[in-house]
Amino acid sequence: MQPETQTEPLAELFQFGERGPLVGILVGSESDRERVEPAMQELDDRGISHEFHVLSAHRDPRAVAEYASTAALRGVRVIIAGAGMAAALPGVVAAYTELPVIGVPLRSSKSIGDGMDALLSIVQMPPGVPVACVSVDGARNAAILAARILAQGGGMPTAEV
Ligand code: RP5
Repeated sequence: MQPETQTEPLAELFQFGERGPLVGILVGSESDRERVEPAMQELDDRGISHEFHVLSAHRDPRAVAEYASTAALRGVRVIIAGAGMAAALPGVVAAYTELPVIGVPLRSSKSIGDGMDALLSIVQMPPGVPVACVSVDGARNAAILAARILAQGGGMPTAEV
Protein backbone atom coordinates (compact mmCIF):
# COMPACT_ATOMS: atom_id res chain seq x y z
CA MET A 1 0.00 0.00 0.00
CA GLN A 2 1.35 3.41 -1.01
CA PRO A 3 1.82 5.97 1.78
CA GLU A 4 -0.21 9.14 1.27
CA THR A 5 2.90 11.28 1.38
CA GLN A 6 5.89 10.32 -0.73
CA THR A 7 9.32 11.88 -0.84
CA GLU A 8 10.08 12.75 -4.43
CA PRO A 9 13.62 12.36 -5.78
CA LEU A 10 13.55 15.97 -7.00
CA ALA A 11 13.97 17.19 -3.42
CA GLU A 12 17.37 15.52 -3.34
CA LEU A 13 18.37 16.80 -6.76
CA PHE A 14 17.68 20.39 -5.81
CA GLN A 15 20.32 20.51 -3.13
CA PHE A 16 22.96 20.33 -5.88
CA GLY A 17 21.67 22.77 -8.46
CA GLU A 18 21.96 26.57 -8.45
CA ARG A 19 24.66 27.41 -10.96
CA GLY A 20 23.00 26.52 -14.25
CA PRO A 21 20.50 28.63 -16.21
CA LEU A 22 17.07 28.90 -14.60
CA VAL A 23 15.06 28.23 -17.74
CA GLY A 24 15.68 25.61 -20.39
CA ILE A 25 14.18 26.27 -23.81
CA LEU A 26 13.93 23.31 -26.15
CA VAL A 27 12.55 22.99 -29.65
CA GLY A 28 12.06 19.95 -31.82
CA SER A 29 13.79 21.29 -34.91
CA GLU A 30 16.12 24.03 -36.05
CA SER A 31 13.16 25.20 -38.14
CA ASP A 32 11.36 26.06 -34.87
CA ARG A 33 14.05 28.42 -33.60
CA GLU A 34 12.61 31.70 -34.83
CA ARG A 35 9.22 30.90 -33.30
CA VAL A 36 10.63 30.71 -29.78
CA GLU A 37 12.88 33.74 -30.08
CA PRO A 38 10.20 35.90 -28.35
CA ALA A 39 10.65 33.70 -25.26
CA MET A 40 14.40 34.27 -25.24
CA GLN A 41 13.87 38.00 -25.72
CA GLU A 42 11.38 38.14 -22.85
CA LEU A 43 13.72 36.26 -20.52
CA ASP A 44 16.63 38.48 -21.55
CA ASP A 45 14.52 41.58 -20.85
CA ARG A 46 13.79 40.22 -17.38
CA GLY A 47 17.37 39.22 -16.68
CA ILE A 48 16.48 35.55 -16.34
CA SER A 49 19.20 33.12 -17.35
CA HIS A 50 18.28 30.56 -19.97
CA GLU A 51 19.69 28.04 -22.38
CA PHE A 52 18.49 26.87 -25.77
CA HIS A 53 18.75 23.45 -27.37
CA VAL A 54 17.34 21.77 -30.46
CA LEU A 55 16.30 18.27 -29.41
CA SER A 56 13.70 16.19 -31.16
CA ALA A 57 11.57 13.76 -29.19
CA HIS A 58 11.32 11.61 -32.29
CA ARG A 59 14.79 11.96 -33.80
CA ASP A 60 16.86 12.23 -30.58
CA PRO A 61 14.80 10.52 -27.88
CA ARG A 62 17.83 9.51 -25.80
CA ALA A 63 19.20 13.04 -25.81
CA VAL A 64 15.81 14.39 -24.73
CA ALA A 65 15.67 11.90 -21.87
CA GLU A 66 19.21 12.79 -20.82
CA TYR A 67 18.50 16.52 -20.90
CA ALA A 68 15.22 16.30 -19.02
CA SER A 69 16.45 13.91 -16.36
CA THR A 70 19.52 16.03 -15.54
CA ALA A 71 18.10 19.55 -15.91
CA ALA A 72 17.14 19.97 -12.25
CA LEU A 73 20.61 18.85 -11.19
CA ARG A 74 22.10 21.70 -13.19
CA GLY A 75 19.84 24.30 -11.62
CA VAL A 76 17.15 24.57 -14.30
CA ARG A 77 13.81 25.39 -12.63
CA VAL A 78 11.39 25.59 -15.56
CA ILE A 79 11.49 24.05 -19.01
CA ILE A 80 9.83 25.59 -22.05
CA ALA A 81 9.45 23.11 -24.89
CA GLY A 82 8.20 24.10 -28.32
CA ALA A 83 7.39 21.77 -31.15
CA GLY A 84 5.20 21.51 -34.21
CA MET A 85 3.18 18.76 -35.89
CA ALA A 86 3.06 15.63 -33.68
CA ALA A 87 4.56 17.71 -30.91
CA ALA A 88 5.74 15.05 -28.47
CA LEU A 89 8.64 17.05 -27.04
CA PRO A 90 6.94 18.76 -24.06
CA GLY A 91 5.25 15.55 -22.98
CA VAL A 92 8.38 13.44 -23.25
CA VAL A 93 10.32 16.04 -21.28
CA ALA A 94 7.62 15.99 -18.60
CA ALA A 95 7.93 12.21 -18.43
CA TYR A 96 11.58 12.55 -17.40
CA THR A 97 11.48 15.46 -14.97
CA GLU A 98 9.40 16.84 -12.13
CA LEU A 99 10.22 20.39 -13.15
CA PRO A 100 7.31 22.42 -14.50
CA VAL A 101 7.13 22.07 -18.28
CA ILE A 102 5.48 24.69 -20.46
CA GLY A 103 4.62 23.50 -23.93
CA VAL A 104 4.46 25.86 -26.90
CA PRO A 105 2.57 24.51 -29.91
CA LEU A 106 4.32 25.79 -33.01
CA ARG A 107 3.15 26.32 -36.52
CA SER A 108 5.35 24.74 -39.14
CA SER A 109 5.30 24.63 -42.90
CA LYS A 110 3.57 21.24 -42.66
CA SER A 111 1.09 22.14 -39.90
CA ILE A 112 -2.48 20.93 -40.01
CA GLY A 113 -4.98 23.60 -39.00
CA ASP A 114 -2.35 26.31 -38.47
CA GLY A 115 -0.83 24.51 -35.50
CA MET A 116 -3.92 22.70 -34.25
CA ASP A 117 -2.01 19.43 -34.62
CA ALA A 118 0.69 20.58 -32.20
CA LEU A 119 -1.81 22.19 -29.84
CA LEU A 120 -3.74 18.95 -29.39
CA SER A 121 -0.55 16.90 -29.13
CA ILE A 122 0.70 19.08 -26.28
CA VAL A 123 -2.51 19.72 -24.39
CA GLN A 124 -3.83 16.15 -24.36
CA MET A 125 -1.45 14.76 -21.77
CA PRO A 126 -2.52 11.76 -19.72
CA PRO A 127 -3.35 12.22 -16.03
CA GLY A 128 -0.24 12.35 -13.85
CA VAL A 129 2.09 13.86 -16.44
CA PRO A 130 1.19 17.55 -16.60
CA VAL A 131 2.31 19.99 -19.27
CA ALA A 132 1.16 23.62 -19.16
CA CYS A 133 0.23 24.74 -22.64
CA VAL A 134 0.19 28.26 -24.06
CA SER A 135 -1.33 29.36 -27.35
CA VAL A 136 -0.02 28.40 -30.77
CA ASP A 137 3.24 30.31 -31.26
CA GLY A 138 2.80 31.67 -27.72
CA ALA A 139 6.47 31.63 -26.83
CA ARG A 140 6.43 35.04 -25.16
CA ASN A 141 3.62 33.98 -22.84
CA ALA A 142 5.57 30.83 -22.02
CA ALA A 143 8.47 33.00 -20.87
CA ILE A 144 6.20 35.23 -18.80
CA LEU A 145 4.65 32.17 -17.18
CA ALA A 146 8.11 30.79 -16.47
CA ALA A 147 9.06 34.08 -14.82
CA ARG A 148 5.94 33.91 -12.65
CA ILE A 149 6.73 30.36 -11.61
CA LEU A 150 10.27 31.40 -10.72
CA ALA A 151 8.92 34.31 -8.69
CA GLN A 152 7.09 31.95 -6.33
CA GLY A 153 9.64 32.08 -3.58
CA GLY A 154 12.53 30.38 -5.33
CA GLY A 155 12.63 27.75 -2.65
CA MET A 156 12.30 24.03 -2.78
CA PRO A 157 9.43 22.70 -4.83
CA THR A 158 7.05 20.67 -2.77
CA ALA A 159 8.40 17.24 -1.96
CA GLU A 160 4.97 15.95 -1.06
CA VAL A 161 2.32 14.62 -3.38
C1 RP5 B 1 8.48 18.86 -35.32
O1 RP5 B 1 8.30 18.74 -36.67
C2 RP5 B 1 9.35 20.05 -35.12
O2 RP5 B 1 9.11 20.63 -33.86
C3 RP5 B 1 8.97 20.97 -36.25
O3 RP5 B 1 8.03 21.95 -35.86
C4 RP5 B 1 8.33 20.03 -37.26
C5 RP5 B 1 9.06 19.99 -38.56
O4 RP5 B 1 10.40 19.69 -38.33
P1 RP5 B 1 11.48 19.76 -39.52
O5 RP5 B 1 11.02 18.77 -40.56
O6 RP5 B 1 11.47 21.18 -40.02
O7 RP5 B 1 12.79 19.39 -38.87
O8 RP5 B 1 9.07 17.72 -34.78
